[in-house]
Amino acid sequence: KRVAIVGCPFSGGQPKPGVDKGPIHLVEAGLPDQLRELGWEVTFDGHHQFEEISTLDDPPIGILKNPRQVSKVCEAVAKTVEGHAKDGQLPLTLGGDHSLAMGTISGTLSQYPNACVVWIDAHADINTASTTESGNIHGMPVSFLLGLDATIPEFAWVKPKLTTDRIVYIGLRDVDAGEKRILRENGIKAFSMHEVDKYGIGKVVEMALDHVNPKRDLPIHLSFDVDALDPTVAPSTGTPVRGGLTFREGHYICEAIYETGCLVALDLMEVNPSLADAEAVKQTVAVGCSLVRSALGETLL
Ligand code: DIR
Ligand code: MN
Ligand code: MN
Ligand code: MN
Repeated sequence: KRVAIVGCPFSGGQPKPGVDKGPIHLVEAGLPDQLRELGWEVTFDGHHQFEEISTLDDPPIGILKNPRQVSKVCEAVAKTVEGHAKDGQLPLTLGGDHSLAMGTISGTLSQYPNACVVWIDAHADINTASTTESGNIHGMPVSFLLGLDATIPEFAWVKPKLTTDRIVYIGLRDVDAGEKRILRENGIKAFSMHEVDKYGIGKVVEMALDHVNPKRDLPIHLSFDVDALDPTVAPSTGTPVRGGLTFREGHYICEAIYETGCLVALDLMEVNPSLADAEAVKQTVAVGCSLVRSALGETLL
């Protein structure tokens, strides 16, 4: 039972400064000790330093912003995650913006080629270079992982190792028109907040796992964007969308995935401590820590 914390202070996948401070706040709030408390052997080698990369000359490609930076950072993160996974550690990546998942999931799939991805988010993050309206790469990592748009040489290292039947979404409520088309045309399973309301979170998680991991025998990579939670629960994040998961729904997802015994990697992304007052920041960081604890075995009883 060993976890390796990969701190990724990176914000280049979106325009708002501060999300790079997310991992520092989560660690300072005591997350490593909280996980030790749960019986994990925790390694944390300090936050990644991406300085050489952040000084890169990096003009937009089409409308994609900071493409070389994002690519290089994610490539480094992929190697780190893969290394920890090969060591038998469970990589816990703290973001940073969600473009980082291009790296974390690539790393997971190098070690566990049959892994499935459970993506918890208000957004689908599946825009391609041709559909993105913002040019923010944190809205695109899934399309790179699936190889939907393998036309940008700067991202050639991202091998399309994920297949459309090995990813499932929960929590969606702000999906661009082009993304809806991609989800539909590729038959990608997604449980929006509508399904959470209709069936309840217990049934939704069961259906999500039945789709992506029917025998509960495949490794699971859980990528949790904190903006999946309702803004009243997690206010300090860059693109809050009302009508999100409650505190308990978010934690239930994490608990249920832990209970499968299949979790091999975990991301907690998009905590931005610069975007709210001190009390709201404290609340968001605390929720981030407790989601991670739930995914790593904390129980209510
Ligand atoms: C939007 C917002 N779909 C975009 N995406 C966000 O920029 O592509 N992802 N906020 O987290
Ligand atoms: Mn390390
Ligand atoms: Mn996201
Ligand atoms: Mn999001």
